Amino acid sequence: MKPARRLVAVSNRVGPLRGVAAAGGLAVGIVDALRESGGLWFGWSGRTVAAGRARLHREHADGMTVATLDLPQQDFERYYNNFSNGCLWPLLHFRIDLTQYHHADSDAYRHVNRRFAATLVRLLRPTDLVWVHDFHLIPLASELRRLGARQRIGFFLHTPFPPTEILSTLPHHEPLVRALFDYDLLGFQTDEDLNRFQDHVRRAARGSVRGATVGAFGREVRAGAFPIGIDVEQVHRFAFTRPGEQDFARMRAALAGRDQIIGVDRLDYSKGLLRRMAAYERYLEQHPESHGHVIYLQVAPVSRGQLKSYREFRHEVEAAKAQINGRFSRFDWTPVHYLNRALPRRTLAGLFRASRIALVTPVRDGMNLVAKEYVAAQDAEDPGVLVLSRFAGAARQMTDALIVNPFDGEETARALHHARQMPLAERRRRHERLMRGLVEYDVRRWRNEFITALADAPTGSGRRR
Ligand code: GDG
Repeated sequence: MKPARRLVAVSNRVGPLRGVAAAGGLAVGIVDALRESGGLWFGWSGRTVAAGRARLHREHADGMTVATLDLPQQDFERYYNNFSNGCLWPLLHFRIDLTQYHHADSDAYRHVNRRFAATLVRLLRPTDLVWVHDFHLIPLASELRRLGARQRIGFFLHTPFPPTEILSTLPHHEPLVRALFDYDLLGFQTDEDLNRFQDHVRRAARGSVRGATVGAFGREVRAGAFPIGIDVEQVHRFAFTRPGEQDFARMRAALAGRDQIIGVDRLDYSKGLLRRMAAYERYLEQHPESHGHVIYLQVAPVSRGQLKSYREFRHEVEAAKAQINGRFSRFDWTPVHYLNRALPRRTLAGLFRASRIALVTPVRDGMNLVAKEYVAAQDAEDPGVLVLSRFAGAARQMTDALIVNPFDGEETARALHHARQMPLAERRRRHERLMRGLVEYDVRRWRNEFITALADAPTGSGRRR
């Protein structure tokens, strides 16, 4: 039986409808809910076209609909590359040294949100629940409201929410914050992000916080922490069935008894790869007995390669890797293996299973799903150890990992040593507790709690204090 209310998910990237398991992330999280409610998924088509040639594409499968819009090339560049990824992303990750602000980009961001809203509003039904995802689409609710939409609209921020001192460096940040008050529900990854949002509202917007209700600009919105989870059973199954299991076996055979440390991250400066490499180098310096017995495999698919900051970062990572390998390699041992491309999810699960340690040390991360996937892919009888940055949202929940400060290379190097020495009984104990947390707060719970809170939020646009 379908629930009465249709779910409409909106995100910059959409799909794929088929092969969701291969896509992971958001897709795994929301596709079930879309299917169950005969839902609609709306976003960018992935195509850029000449001005005036943008089209709406619609596809139906499994009882759900996907509707996507093309974007003119120049709009896309300014909205996506420049403003979303070149300005908002570094700001949200506390990297104001990297933010690039240009008025024309900020205008294009607003303009693209307006275009999305103008198309989406025609597809909406009065009782729909609309769930907007991430920082690309902050003004979407305002634009929908302007066009008369009165549906309940929720927003989930996948990234951290920065401190007010950082947020206020963004020129014209106030309209962006004000736009959040056109939603009915705001979801953050952790209580820390929620607190920073509330703090900003109190201090910069002279607003008020009463329990889950935040008021400012003459409006009120519900706000809460909804930590995103994973499909634990799926990741575990991927690691223990073909073809993931075959990749596990191949990896094990290639390791020939060596301990593997694994890192899997989009090639993004927020993920802490440079400091991670430096910590590994320090570990090798301090532990000559480990030479020949440990390998660090870093999977780092290229991300946002159109941006200079990302290209430069890539070169720095590659130089760091080359330096460690140049310094420590032996003719029969290379200490760092670096894969600069994406691997299938099933292969990743197999590699997680084959790795004795996962090094997940972002300098700032909304949640970090890799930390969760690594734990889910382990063999409970002989589990590996997670070394996790305290600056990943995941650290709020995964307190049985070895929690490190990624800015302290010595501490991270010590954690690597600790992880390699950890007795089986302790590994099992930690793993069991971590798994319990993953199962309790899995992706279904995340989604259901958000959708329920949205359905229960005080209704509609134009709420006045
Ligand atoms: C944002 C927030 C938040 C990675 N390499 C490959 C691959 N992946 C998959 C991982 C994981 C996903 O991509 C990455 O998720 P993360 O959470 O680690 O990081 P972001 O991409 O930055 O995600 C983050 C997340 O949104 C969800 O809210 O946790 O904080 O920044 O699932 O496994 N997947 C495949 N091949 C790869 O090589 N197939």
